[in-house]
Amino acid sequence: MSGELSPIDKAKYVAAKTAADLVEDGMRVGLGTGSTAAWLVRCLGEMVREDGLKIRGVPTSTRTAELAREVGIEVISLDEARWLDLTIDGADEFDAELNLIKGGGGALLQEKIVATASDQMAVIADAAKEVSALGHFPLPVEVVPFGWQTTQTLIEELLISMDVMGRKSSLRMTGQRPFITDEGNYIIDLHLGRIGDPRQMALVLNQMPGVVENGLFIDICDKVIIGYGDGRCEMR
Ligand code: ABF
Repeated sequence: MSGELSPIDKAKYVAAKTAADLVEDGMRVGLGTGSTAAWLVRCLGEMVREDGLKIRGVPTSTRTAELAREVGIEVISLDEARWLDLTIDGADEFDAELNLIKGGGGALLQEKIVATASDQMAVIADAAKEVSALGHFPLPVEVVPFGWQTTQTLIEELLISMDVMGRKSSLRMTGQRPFITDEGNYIIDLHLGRIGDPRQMALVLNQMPGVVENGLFIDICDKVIIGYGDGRCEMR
């Protein structure tokens, strides 16, 4: 399946392949979103088709649901599964404490709900996602469309009192229109540079009316599987 891949795709593939080996018969598995998670879904599909692996997958986005069905994985909703054995997902950044920024792909809300409803959450990532401090990648905040500009202003005011380097924010767009999440919301990306206290930032953002969820995953991830361009893989 890996064929002739570029180093970055090879890194994502080896991380995904290694994570797929954590999946056992009968498991209810949370299926992440993004290009690394797509490799995982393809690997699991191959195991279902060729090795008879029996799993039920709960996708974290419509994109992942389509791919999972396409490759032969039985797809169920989180309400059907109620609880999951394992979720495997990508990330935009991870730090030494395995805290994450997620949501670059716009699926942070379902991703956080699914990851939180899992016994174990494993992140699969290429080595470039590792950072000493979270925040270089813009932090996605999902907000309801109603009054989003007021919410954005309030978030920017809040940032003044927080330990961050940058304070700019931008509404995520698709062409000329706001990007719409699977839950019908908008995303405001916060350009923070460095987040001094990710735990506090996550709590404070979620207290603001209009904010549905933020892309900081604190104490949710149990292990990170890091892939390298030369085909090596490391688990933390
Ligand atoms: C999802 O996909 C997101 O939470 C994260 O934003 C993104 C990572 O994408 P990729 O694997 O394509 O880098 O996991």
